Amino acid sequence: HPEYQYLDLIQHLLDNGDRRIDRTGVGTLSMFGAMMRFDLSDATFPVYTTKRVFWKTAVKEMLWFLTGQTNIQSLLKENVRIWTDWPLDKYRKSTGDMISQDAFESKILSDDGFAATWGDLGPVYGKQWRKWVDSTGKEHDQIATLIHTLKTNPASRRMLFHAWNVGELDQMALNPCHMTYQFYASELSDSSSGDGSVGEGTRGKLSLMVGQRSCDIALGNPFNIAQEAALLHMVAQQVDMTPGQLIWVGGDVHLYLNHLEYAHTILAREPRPFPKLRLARRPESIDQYKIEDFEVTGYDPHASIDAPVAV
Ligand code: UFP
Repeated sequence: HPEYQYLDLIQHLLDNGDRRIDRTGVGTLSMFGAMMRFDLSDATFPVYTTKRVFWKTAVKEMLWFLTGQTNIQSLLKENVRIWTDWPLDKYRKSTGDMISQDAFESKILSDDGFAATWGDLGPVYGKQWRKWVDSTGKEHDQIATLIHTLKTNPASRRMLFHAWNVGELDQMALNPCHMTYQFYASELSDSSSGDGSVGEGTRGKLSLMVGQRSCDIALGNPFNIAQEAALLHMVAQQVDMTPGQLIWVGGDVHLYLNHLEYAHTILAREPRPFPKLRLARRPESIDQYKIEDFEVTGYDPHASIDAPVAV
């Protein structure tokens, strides 16, 4: 079962991880350089089964990235609260008002002015993907360029987008963790470099390699794999290809020291079959998918495991 790639990484960290103090002060067991491969053919959706993964939240975050937005207001409207910690912390430190998370989120939702002032995360993923600004002030839509190249020149070796905009790192709530998304099309049909007018799923097989510089193996990785797989399914649909492999490459891969119990719990469990994903609709463009378009069947995970996030 491909999920053993994940469990083996956790076991490796427990056995051989380098014990160190990290930015958050929690401490980690860490390794450098890891790879996992997941086959997405036959509609496979690699959502881990050894604990319940809240894949809808992960996919909603990916849809939010794709629209180019960077304000938490639009995430909160979808009931996604994963980015609230950073603006909340900033608000408390700047104003001295020790407002609760619930009250802060209500205010972001109900007051557009407040959201504009306090809800923005700076130029994080969405901004870089859709509106990377170069030294002349020109904006670059990396996602549109990628889709265009996949439709017109799918053998290109330059099909990627990147979030590590060096000049803007200091304005971001969090530096990008998943940074490079590189695409590769294989089994290209003769007509694939033409106008793309052949039937759905026939132009070739599309694979994606994601480079992630820093990975929280317990909380981050299950979420990241699900959302990256969702992205590959969506892009493949947009360019009339079938999903191939999702290849995940991690730099500093770590297990937080307050996740040791998590590690032992999950290692005692046996993976179950991955669910299937069907996209109910084919939107006009990559930024028009909705969470309702994701029809997932056969997801029967083990129970969820609570673990604290290191901020
Ligand atoms: N992290 C992930 N995946 C993500 C994300 C964050 O694993 O998508 F946004 C984790 C990695 C690390 C922390 O534990 O968040 C980021 O800290 P740093 O910037 O110091 O690497």
